[in-house]
Amino acid sequence: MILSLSTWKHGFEPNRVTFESLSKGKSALDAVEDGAKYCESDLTCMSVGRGGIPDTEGFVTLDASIMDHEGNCGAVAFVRNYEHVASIARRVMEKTPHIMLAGDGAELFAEREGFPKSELITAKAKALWEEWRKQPDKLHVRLRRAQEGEHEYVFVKVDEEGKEAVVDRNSLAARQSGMESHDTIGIIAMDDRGRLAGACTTSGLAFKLHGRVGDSPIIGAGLYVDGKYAAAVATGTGELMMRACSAFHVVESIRQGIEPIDALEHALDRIRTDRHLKDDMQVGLMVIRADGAWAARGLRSGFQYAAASDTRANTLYDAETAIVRDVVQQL
Ligand code: SD4
Repeated sequence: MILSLSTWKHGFEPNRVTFESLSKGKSALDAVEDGAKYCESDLTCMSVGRGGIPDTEGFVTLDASIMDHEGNCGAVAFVRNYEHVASIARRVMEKTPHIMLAGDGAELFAEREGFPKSELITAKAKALWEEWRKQPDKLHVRLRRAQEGEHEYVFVKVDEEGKEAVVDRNSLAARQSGMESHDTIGIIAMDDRGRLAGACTTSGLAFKLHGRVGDSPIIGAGLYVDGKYAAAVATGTGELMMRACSAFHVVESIRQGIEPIDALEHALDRIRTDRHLKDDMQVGLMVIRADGAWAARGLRSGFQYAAASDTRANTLYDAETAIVRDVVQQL
């Protein structure tokens, strides 16, 4: 059986690429890297790679991790000049005795390994940042996808509890905003030899503080693989998954015999008790168990993901619908 899952609507194409690689007999590790590379170069995906949304100071900074079925893992954080950070993470895993390189050190390593430099900021991302920076009280202003109208995004102001109100800006005030503004791509896969692997790649939260690193490059928070039991990946407000070690929690629950969907719920329950949890925060979790059973779950509605297997064409699912449980039961 071959199988791949990718986070979010924007994961549909990376999941197609990952699944195609699996279909050609590539290893799960190669396949998740291929999927990650695809979205790192996809300029329509504004939370990953080139085209990502900048931090408070106007810099796009990337985080990534990768892990295989034998527990080998690599990660990079705060990378400013290289696009294919999941591949650099893999190189850290394969060529160094370390797991994570950050900032200038990660870039020096990438340069020495022959990765090409890349200008990560695009005109579109820069324009959004310039608008954001004009907002009064901008540190409390976030970006949401617009559900209607000519603009792709709207700004929302967030109060103490995380309640959001659309910012009244250039006649955009009346527009609806979608809950979801995340696109971090987490991919987990199983290859034809039953090997599991995962990758996570992101530009992190839009307008994050300069220097902020999220869960995606943290092994155990954004990604965890134990080839004997399961592969899990997380997306959403990274601080929540970092405090709860969510990806590890999911795999550990599976190791203890808990069913995939319940393993995700246990990890989400843990997040529900986090005193820092606010209304505007989302978490999405996905898992593949070593026998090929899989599940995905969001803390709130709106978490979509793509799944493909040899019996199922690449399809976008809503993680909140009951179909997920049905799928697990059918396997
Ligand atoms: C982060 N978890 O840096 C990432 C953001 C994310 O979809 O998943 N966005 O916190």
